[in-house]
Amino acid sequence: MIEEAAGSAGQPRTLTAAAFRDAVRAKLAYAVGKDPSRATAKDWSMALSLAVRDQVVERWFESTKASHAGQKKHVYYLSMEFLIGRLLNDAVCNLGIESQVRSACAELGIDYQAQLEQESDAALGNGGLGRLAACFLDSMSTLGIPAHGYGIRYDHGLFRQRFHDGWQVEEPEDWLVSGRAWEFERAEMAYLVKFGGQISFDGHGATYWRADETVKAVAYDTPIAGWRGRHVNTLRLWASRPVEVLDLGRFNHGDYMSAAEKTIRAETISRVLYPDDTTAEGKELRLKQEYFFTSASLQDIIRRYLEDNDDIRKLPDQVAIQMNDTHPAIAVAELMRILADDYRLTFPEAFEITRQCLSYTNHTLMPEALERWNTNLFRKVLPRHMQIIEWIDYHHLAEVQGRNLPVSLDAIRIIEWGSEIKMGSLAFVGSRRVNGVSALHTELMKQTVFKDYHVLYPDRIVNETNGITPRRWLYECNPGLRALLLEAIGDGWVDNLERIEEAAKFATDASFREKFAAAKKANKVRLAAEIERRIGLRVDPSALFDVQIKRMHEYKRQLLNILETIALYQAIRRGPGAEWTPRVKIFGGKAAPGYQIAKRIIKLANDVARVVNNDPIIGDRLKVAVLPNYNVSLAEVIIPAADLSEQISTAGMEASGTGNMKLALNGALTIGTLDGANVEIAERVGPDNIYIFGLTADDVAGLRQRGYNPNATIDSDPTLKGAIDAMVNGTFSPDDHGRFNEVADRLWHTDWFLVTADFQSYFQTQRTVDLDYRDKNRWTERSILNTTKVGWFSSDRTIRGYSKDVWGVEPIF
Ligand code: CBF
Repeated sequence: MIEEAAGSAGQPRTLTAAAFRDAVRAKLAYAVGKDPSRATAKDWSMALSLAVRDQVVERWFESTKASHAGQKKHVYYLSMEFLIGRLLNDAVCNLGIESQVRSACAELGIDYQAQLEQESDAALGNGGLGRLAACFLDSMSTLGIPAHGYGIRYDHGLFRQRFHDGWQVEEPEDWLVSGRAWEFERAEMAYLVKFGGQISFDGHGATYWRADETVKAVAYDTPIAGWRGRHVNTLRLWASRPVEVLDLGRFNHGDYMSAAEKTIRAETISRVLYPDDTTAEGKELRLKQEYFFTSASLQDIIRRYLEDNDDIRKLPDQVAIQMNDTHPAIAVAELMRILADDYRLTFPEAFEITRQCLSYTNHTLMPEALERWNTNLFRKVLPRHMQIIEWIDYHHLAEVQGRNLPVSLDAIRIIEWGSEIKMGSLAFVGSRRVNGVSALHTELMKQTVFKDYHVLYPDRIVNETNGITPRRWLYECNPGLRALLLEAIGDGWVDNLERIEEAAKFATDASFREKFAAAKKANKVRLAAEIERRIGLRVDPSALFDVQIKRMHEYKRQLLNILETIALYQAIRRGPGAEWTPRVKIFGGKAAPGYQIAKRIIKLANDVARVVNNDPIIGDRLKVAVLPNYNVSLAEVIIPAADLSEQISTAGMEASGTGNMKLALNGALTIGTLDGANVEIAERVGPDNIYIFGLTADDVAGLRQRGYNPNATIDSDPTLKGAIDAMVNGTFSPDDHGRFNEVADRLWHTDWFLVTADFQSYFQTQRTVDLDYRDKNRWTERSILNTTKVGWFSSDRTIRGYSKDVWGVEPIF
């Protein structure tokens, strides 16, 4: 047990560096089983993490007891993705033990920073949706909202991206390979999850589901400590295991492969995040994954509830369940199934309880991301749920018919033409609240995808603009800026990010500005070293660092940025003697493995980078860094170093964005369209401190409705035409002139994402950025105003909003 003095309520107990040093040594010997002289960097990192974990565990027990004793309503956050990244530094900072840990490391002769880098980056998510879930875990713990996050413990998270000759290559990610310090396996906490088979009724109200496949969901718990370690919630991830470990009979007959068949089948469910679902097998696996974690979570929620309560009808008083996107939308049918089949409530009773417990967050309006399931597949995998969804559909339509409202019945059906289940509709109908993730997105939800539902249930849709945790996204990743803020305004901003505005008054203070600029410069030097280490490219840290980091997707319009890069390259070549503002364009992002055009755009970025970076005429005026394997850890290095944040999606298509918030908080100025949360960022930082360009969401809708002709736009704009021509004339692909024909053809013929329509406005705005960046003092002043004006985008504020408007929960302290 480590020597520590009890702190006052809400304060971390004090831990001495010497005691901590001894604890690390003890972990190395007794948990890792290594002598210091033989220990590898991984061993030390494991010992360090285990010693820090001990500091979390007692607080965790206390929090769990307090949640049970307080009998407060509990939040259950169901998400296919939790993009948690590395946890060691997060825990150390949140517990307030950084100086002791650093001193202990120094005494042990190990480098703390190097230890941090030994931890694998838990990539259990794809992008914004999964990172949002991780920020929410931090905020719920920080605010003392009793909560569990529920998801899948994938053996392999999001693939590792490598570039081979500039093409994306996907390799399996292996975060579990060298052990995991943060999780506890709960072998006893296991639930059976069934698939397929037949349903029968006994004629006296009982229903039996005879499944033809059953697996076991086993819990793995990770404690998530909030700021100052005041409260610790649990992230519970489910691993899929066979019910019988081995078919010994077959094994003893020498049939080794088929003896292990059931194990392989069961374990496949939690093997990979987002398996390719273009095949029938892939689709079935995806449906099974969604049901697997939803069912296990709901069984667990009910077990927890019944530990302290006995009336299942009062479930909504104690339980708020959030469906993060449509992936867990099967929860509507599963909760009804449990209530009706296991607890013998009638369907109407079960439906009422279900819709008081569940809520749904919509994260996109793009039809391809609103899941639909073929009814034949669904009936095969989940026959009982199919019956329940048919009942919900019928019941809900009947309810509407009686109300004589101006909606089309076809539009509000959950099962479309008898052949597809619309999971967004199921989630909507089965929820107490449905929320969008930015003001614009929520408005568009009401006007488009959920228009008819909004007429039926006008109070159901609410807005909860996304947020980010200031702990990871400033305090931890930007130590220079953190120190400056602590010196200037104390640490109140870490608890309440809106207080960061207290530093706005220093924007015109020369000494503060100088220190702010120095912190930025140090971050840029760190990133420059990282770029060189990763791709061998040397960049000048005093150039403008222009950053676009996000999933590769056509609507995010990396292509617009690349075309502007080409146009700038051509302009510099034409007049190298002119006064250019040196710029480094930094790209990071993965394309979904089956998304061919996005993968080609990655290749284009790499081809352009190769030519630009090796052109002696260009020199340091322009460099292009395309960084492979963008993930949370890399983001933590890029974001603090950015000068310019590219948020250039086609207006109306980015639900919110959260990278935009992280970059602004770290002092980058945004160049962006009026899309997603950019709109709210612009309102807060003011028009002088952001670069807004291009079509609005209304313009986009109007243009698409009238029919857009990219031909005319391209023909009338020589800069744009020059850039597109260079793409297809082999300037960047001398080995294969036709490589980007398809990309260019799309621009000429349809240009659904309106890259060409926004090009000129974007190009001109970038030239204004060039001019503005030369006035370093003024730029820093605006950078400070970005940092200090975006405190509202803390995920603490978002969680307060959910707690009040969506869940009806209160903090336990
Ligand atoms: O709400 C979180 C994020 O979710 C997405 O990443 C998503 O997966 N649908 C959206 O694309 C983002 O706009 C949003 O910020």
